[in-house]
Amino acid sequence: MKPSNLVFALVFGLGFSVVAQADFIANEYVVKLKQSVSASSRGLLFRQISALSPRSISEQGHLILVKSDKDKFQLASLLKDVGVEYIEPNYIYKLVSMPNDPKMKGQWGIVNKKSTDINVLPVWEQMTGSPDVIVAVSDTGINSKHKDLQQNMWVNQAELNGKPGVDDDGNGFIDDVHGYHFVYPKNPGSDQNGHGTHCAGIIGAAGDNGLGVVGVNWKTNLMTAGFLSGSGSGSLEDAIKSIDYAVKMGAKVISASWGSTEYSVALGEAIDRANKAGVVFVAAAGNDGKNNDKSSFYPANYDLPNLISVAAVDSSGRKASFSNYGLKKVHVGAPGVSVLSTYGNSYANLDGTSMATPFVSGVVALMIQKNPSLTPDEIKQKIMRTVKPLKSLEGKVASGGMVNAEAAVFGQ
Ligand SMILES: [Ca+2]
Ligand SMILES: [Ca+2]
Ligand SMILES: [Ca+2]
Repeated sequence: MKPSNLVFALVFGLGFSVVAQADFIANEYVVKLKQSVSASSRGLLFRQISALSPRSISEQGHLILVKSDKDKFQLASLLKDVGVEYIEPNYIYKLVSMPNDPKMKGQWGIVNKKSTDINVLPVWEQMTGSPDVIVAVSDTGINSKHKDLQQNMWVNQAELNGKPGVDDDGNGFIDDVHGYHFVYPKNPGSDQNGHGTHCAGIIGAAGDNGLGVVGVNWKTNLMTAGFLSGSGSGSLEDAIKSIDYAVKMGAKVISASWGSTEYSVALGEAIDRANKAGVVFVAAAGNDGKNNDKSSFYPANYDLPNLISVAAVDSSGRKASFSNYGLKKVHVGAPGVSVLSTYGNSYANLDGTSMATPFVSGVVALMIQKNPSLTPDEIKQKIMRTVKPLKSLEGKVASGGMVNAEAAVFGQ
């Protein structure tokens, strides 16, 4: 018999769940005898079932352990005359490591007593992200030297081992070791603002490295596709180049925490090219407190099957007052108030649908790790179908709730 994957959650005194996982010892069963099987008759019973090597576990609890290569139901039938109340496999309990990142207690989007976190701990019992999934951060860049990010940065090996000033892999971009920056091409692994580095940490700050924060993915492959300057603005031209670069270099998810009230056909077509290449595009709904069904905000408002528009909620599950919403145009909520992540060479708390967006991007990466054959449309629909419903998002976003990592990764 193979070990099962039954899962238990233990609640420790710290106020959050510590996760334990149970397999079981092959061919061993814990059997509860009926009260009517007295202690004095137990000797006789043990002789009757000596082939099962019985031993006592708890006299008070009427529990014995038996060994048998039969399954539970065959064993129940074998013991039916003995007086058995129930039979359980002899489960194995083990603590699955919680990440040791010291600032995790400040990350309410990951662990929150009020249960308005993204419910990623149950996912971490089985998987914690993978370098196989490339997530592009289309933003102000990523500080690729941040100690909590560097091990999760995408690496273009040809450029890493190549010559400075030379396009070693011939992809049209010089020295794109961790990705490219269309405003600072001489400094593609930098972030002159901090915003992109913050978003990157939410998706994939290194987990369980004894340092700082933990990302939705402990391990991942963060590609920088920078096009916003130090002041936080960028052109349509560079936005399109950033998206095309990410698609060309193999990103499966593009996280886009930016926008404009201007509608552009060309930008929509770039995101559609990403869709046709099987790339999910996650976009911030915007921070104007407006209804996107009635007002213009792009890229969030494009009707494309790979586009997920994200609103922000706070740690009590309220919609952030600044967050745009829209029953048609905005799809899901995620943590976006006082979000702790990597910033500069350190850490900071920031607010915005910008912060909510990479939470969803991170969950998408976990979904792809679990099931690489999901299409962008399937991922979008599954995220919306599996949300944790929130009163504050009812009638405000299409799914009526916030992203639920466990259900999105493992649910139907
Ligand atoms: Ca290159
Ligand atoms: Ca080079
Ligand atoms: Ca860390």
